[in-house]
Amino acid sequence: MLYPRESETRQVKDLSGIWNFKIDKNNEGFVKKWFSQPLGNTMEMPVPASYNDITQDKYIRDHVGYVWYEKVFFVPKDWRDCRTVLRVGSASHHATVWINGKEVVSHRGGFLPFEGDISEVVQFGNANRVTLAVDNTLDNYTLPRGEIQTSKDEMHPENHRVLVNFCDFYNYSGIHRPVRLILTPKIYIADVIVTTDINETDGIIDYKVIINGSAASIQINLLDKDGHIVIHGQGAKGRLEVKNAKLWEPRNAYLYTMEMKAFAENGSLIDVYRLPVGIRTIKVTDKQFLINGKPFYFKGFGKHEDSDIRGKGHDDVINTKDFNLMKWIGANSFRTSHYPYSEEIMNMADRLGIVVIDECPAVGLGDVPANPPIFTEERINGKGMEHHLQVMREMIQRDKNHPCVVMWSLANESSTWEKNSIKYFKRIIDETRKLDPTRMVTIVLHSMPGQKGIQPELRERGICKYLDVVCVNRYFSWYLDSGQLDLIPLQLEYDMKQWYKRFNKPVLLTEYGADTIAGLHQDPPVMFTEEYQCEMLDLYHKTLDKLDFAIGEHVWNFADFATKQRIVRAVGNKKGIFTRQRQPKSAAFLLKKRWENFSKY
Ligand code: BDP
Repeated sequence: MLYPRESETRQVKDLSGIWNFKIDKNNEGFVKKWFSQPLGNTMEMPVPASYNDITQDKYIRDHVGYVWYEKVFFVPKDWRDCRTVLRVGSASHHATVWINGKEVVSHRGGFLPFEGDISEVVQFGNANRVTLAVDNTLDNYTLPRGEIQTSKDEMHPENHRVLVNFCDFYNYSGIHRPVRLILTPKIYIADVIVTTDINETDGIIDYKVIINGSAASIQINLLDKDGHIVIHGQGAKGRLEVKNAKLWEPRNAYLYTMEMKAFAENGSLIDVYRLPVGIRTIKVTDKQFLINGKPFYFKGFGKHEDSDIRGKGHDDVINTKDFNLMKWIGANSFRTSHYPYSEEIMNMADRLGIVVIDECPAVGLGDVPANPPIFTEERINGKGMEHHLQVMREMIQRDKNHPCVVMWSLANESSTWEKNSIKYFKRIIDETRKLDPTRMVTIVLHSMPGQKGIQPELRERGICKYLDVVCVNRYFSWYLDSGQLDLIPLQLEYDMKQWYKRFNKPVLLTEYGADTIAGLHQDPPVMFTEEYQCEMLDLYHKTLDKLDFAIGEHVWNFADFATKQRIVRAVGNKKGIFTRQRQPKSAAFLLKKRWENFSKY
């Protein structure tokens, strides 16, 4: 599924704006066929946005179940002989779409796009109605995993449903990314797969164009930034050799444009699609992560798609600000914790040379060892694994051509100590490598809850041998030995060395941080103050600098973000280096100083 781009043969119409919206309180929309006529009794809701924080109604904010969206739109008459597609950037978490009462597509999974061909059901030159039913219910077989608790005692009324066992971010819901109408020719370029390599000073681009229908010929032009043709290619499959190629480098991105044209027998143009292409290579050694043959040190963050009012709704304003802040602070990378981010974010990372670890929404698959295992047939293996594989397929299908993506993260903090989890993850890893042999693969690990956390968990060894990079989240002096900053050097150094010694692979610190309330000060530092966050980071960094197998530091988190209400969260998670409004805490200046003057690439 290609990202929608306009061309001589394609048009894109954005349906963003105000939609009609209705909560399905009694779960009756499907039974009463709400899609068959205009919804009625609706309120206004912006798209894209999470619906949770838009109103003053607590019920809407915390609703678990279906909501319905609707909009009237027109399709121009001259689109009649073409293919018209309705494409949803994402809807959290499961959605069904009807056009004029006819179902056109349904999709499971809240962070990836889906589309339906609506050419047969749409009325050209007339009003059409699109209806979406969106469900935010999570269970053992969804990603993220969650469980809905319904209470049976008299102190909790019937229908009192609460999402439990969910991860540490708010379950924002709704249509989160743009809904677009796309016009393509009936015979069209359906996909393209591009991989790149470097041979001394030359760049190599191997490509495969997939056409839906038949075209007599396919012509390829590779254009430089000024629009000049660098090299020309022929056919659906081939290799472009670029003399003295300009490389896609971290924080110094160069993007070529690969122009694909499909022609008919009589020489007329059928379809044109243009893809930005960055030439770069990725490799790992036992101690290094190499981009274009040079050791790369990850400086940056675990992030979230999260901001005031719009929740997880796509917003160019917030995204542009975030990239500007990353540039300002000297970061070169981030992880899409804990789900694939919008395509617009990935495009921006490509343009700005920000390296991305692309994470799938497999989060919430972790529990304390004392609780019943998660990876059993009834809970996750089987049906859950099938969904995980499907999400990986869709994610790789969507992101495979982004030069910014260097590594797939298949999960965050799963119970990888459970014996059955090894079989489970081995299957996901194998499928990922089969689908994309060019990128690195990892799973983000954590301390086994309830343990001291300074010993690599023995049973996690099983999984590490299948990964390219060992990624660990560590909270010394926060969750472990709270308040005891002086233990960081000892514990972190010991821990990191153990991982390296056991697995002989580069180690990346994917999370470390401290909740910090902006404006709270105390010296000597105590937890939750700005001084504590600074001192903690500084001690982590001094330790990392001694370790030649450490390939990077991703602070948790880029900005403060919303979570569910818990006694350990004061209006959300406050581990941000920036506030939720994107203002710097003191630690931002410490990081800026470190990262701007960093000797590593
Ligand atoms: C880590 C999780 C992350 C949390 C973080 C925290 O990966 O999602 O937000 O802890 O507790 O374990 O701040």
